[in-house]
Amino acid sequence: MLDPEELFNQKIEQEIRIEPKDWMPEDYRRMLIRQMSQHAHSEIVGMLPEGNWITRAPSLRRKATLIAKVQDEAGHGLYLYSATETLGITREETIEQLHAGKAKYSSIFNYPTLTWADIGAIGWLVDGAAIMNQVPLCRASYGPYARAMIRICKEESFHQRQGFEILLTLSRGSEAQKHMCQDAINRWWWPSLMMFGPNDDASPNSQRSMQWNIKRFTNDELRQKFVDVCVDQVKTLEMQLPDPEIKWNEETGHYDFGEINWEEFYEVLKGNGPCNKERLEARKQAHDQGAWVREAAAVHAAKSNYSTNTTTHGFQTA
Ligand code: BYC
Repeated sequence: MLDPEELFNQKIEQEIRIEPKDWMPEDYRRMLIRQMSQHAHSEIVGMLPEGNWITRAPSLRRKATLIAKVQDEAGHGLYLYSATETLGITREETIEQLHAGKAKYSSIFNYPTLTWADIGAIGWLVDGAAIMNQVPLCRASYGPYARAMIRICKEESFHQRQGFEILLTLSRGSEAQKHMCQDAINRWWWPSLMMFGPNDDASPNSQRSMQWNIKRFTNDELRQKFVDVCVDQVKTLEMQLPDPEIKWNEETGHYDFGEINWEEFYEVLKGNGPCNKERLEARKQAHDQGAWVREAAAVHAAKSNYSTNTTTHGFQTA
């Protein structure tokens, strides 16, 4: 008979999913809580930059689509908080870690949305980068995370297309609209590349995560795939990526690209990005102002349980 650790390793090797009640090494559990809760926080904080444009969307169609997209992000956060809870940490604890500044969320959401074109650039580049990173997570070894990712990825692909379509419309518009489109691409390009995390030689979690089949590709591998895809897509927009070093490399079969400003990345992670303070404040305020909703929902749930139990009891004894 195999001991629990051998059984766990065998499941990882044979691509059998690890489920909440299975034995798992403490470090595996911690690795998942870290990544999944940060992922959940990113979805929720990520609603803020786009939510900022709901009242200013240029038409009713754009407004309805943007509301639906932002609502989807809330749903993604909820699946991910629930999936994280299966690892033995409460939602309150994970949210408290975010509000105390102890848990990270994606660096990308600390940049401002200055014009309507930014909503297009977020859809195309930010959701595009998210899909590149999240499709392999549909095969993550932890069952609840992998299953949450399947639905999330389907929705993200709609998000990516709505963003691209916003930019395509602007790119076929007036000179001012074309300029707005290029300016948004210029500002979101580099922060989007940072979403994939530090270079592989500076990524402390990658090796372990890949041994456990949580991550399936390294940060640099996914970043490279993203650059290759975007170089083609930007041609349809008749716009430029703001990197003069992008060049096809016959030997590697990929596009070379310039050096990311890692100093900026680590400053944003430390809380010194353009919008870090504003984002965290907005989340804390929303949480405080929503306390009455949580209390009311809890009372309602307790009452419903009470009436279901009494009805069931009455039925059984009748
Ligand atoms: N921002 O060892 P590494 C969305 C941290 S939301 C901030 O490579 P790992 C959307 C990293 O956490 C989609 N922190 O880590 C929503 C680690 O710190 P700790 C968000 C970053 O985990 C609304 C340290 O740097 N997607 O699509 O192996 C609207 C060293 O990094 C970042 C996910 O969350 C960053 N960019 O790899 C629109 C995907 N990069 O924890 C759109 C799930 C790195 O050791 N997460 N760090 O203190 C992942 O795939 C991985 O966690 C990462 C990092 C690739 C991000």
